[in-house]
This record gives sequence, structure tokens and C-alpha cells, in this order.
Amino acid sequence: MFRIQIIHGPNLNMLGLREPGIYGRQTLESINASLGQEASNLGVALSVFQSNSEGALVDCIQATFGHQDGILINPGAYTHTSVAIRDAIAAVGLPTVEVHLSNIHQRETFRHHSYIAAVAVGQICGFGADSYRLGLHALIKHLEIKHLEKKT
Ligand code: CA2
Repeated sequence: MFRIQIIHGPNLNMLGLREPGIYGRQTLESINASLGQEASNLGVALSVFQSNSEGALVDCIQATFGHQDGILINPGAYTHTSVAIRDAIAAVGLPTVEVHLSNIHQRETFRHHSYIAAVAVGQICGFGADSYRLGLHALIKHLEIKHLEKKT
């Protein structure tokens, strides 16, 4: 069974409570519940973490080493600023999928660049809460392919 760490960055705990026009009406709790349902259907084990603090996110990424098989992360605003989160992902070396609710490429120029993209398997953005579900599927598929490659 694949073990996947879900990580939500700053302010995502506010989902559903403010700015529904950009980020939708679903709360983080309901996104996590849907992901949990999806994971049990797909037979994968999920751990979920949210923090507003960069250091706590780095600690969580470091703690995946030896305990998880992949990471699904929405780094929030740290996407556009955090060399520390990028370095932590590179350091643990786990397949990582970056997700965003909004299409960051359609928004302000400062959101177009992601420090995370270069160390991620791929990026999914613009599908609202569904970005997480799509990202989970993409990560599992990637892990399955890697697993099969190891065996042959
Ligand atoms: O689209 C995304 O998922 C983002 O990662 C969300 C971040 C933003 O800084 C990124 O550029 C794109 C912001 C999350 C803020 O979430 C809120 C939720 C409700 C109310 C206010 C903020």
C-alpha cells in the first residue's frame, strides 16, 4: 500500500470561509474528507498536514523520509517564495506533485513562478478542489509505474 503525505500551506485553513470566488466554497476539512474517501477506494494510506508556518512545513517534509512514498503539496503562497520548501523536497527525494486550486498562470505575475515546480514530478492547477483529486491520481499512477520499473 502506497503511503502519501498531503501537505497544505498557509491560509488554506481559511478555505470556504473567505474569498469563495477565487478558491471555491469547499472547506479544507471537506477536501480532506473527500481525499480520504478517494484514498480508501484506491487502497492508499494518507497522512494530512496543514500549517501556516514555513519551518513547520519543512519539518513535515523532512519527516516523510523513510515513512512515506510520495508527497502531494499545495504550498500556498510559499510556492512563489520558498527556497527552503524546495530544498526540503529535493532533500527527501520523494516523488512530489504540486497542486493549486486556482490557475496560478492566469493570475498576478508574481504567482507565475513556482520554486517547487522544478523539484516536482508535475503541477496541477486551476481545477479548484478537484486539483487535489487529480493530483492524487497522478501521484499514484507515477508511484505504480516506478514500482513496476523496479520489479523488471
Ligand atoms: O491556488 C492555490 O491553491 C494557491 O496555492 C493558493 C494560495 C496562493 O497564494 C497561491 O498563489 C495559489 C493562497 C491560499 C489562500 O487561501 C485562502 C482561502 C480562503 C480565504 C483566503 C485565502
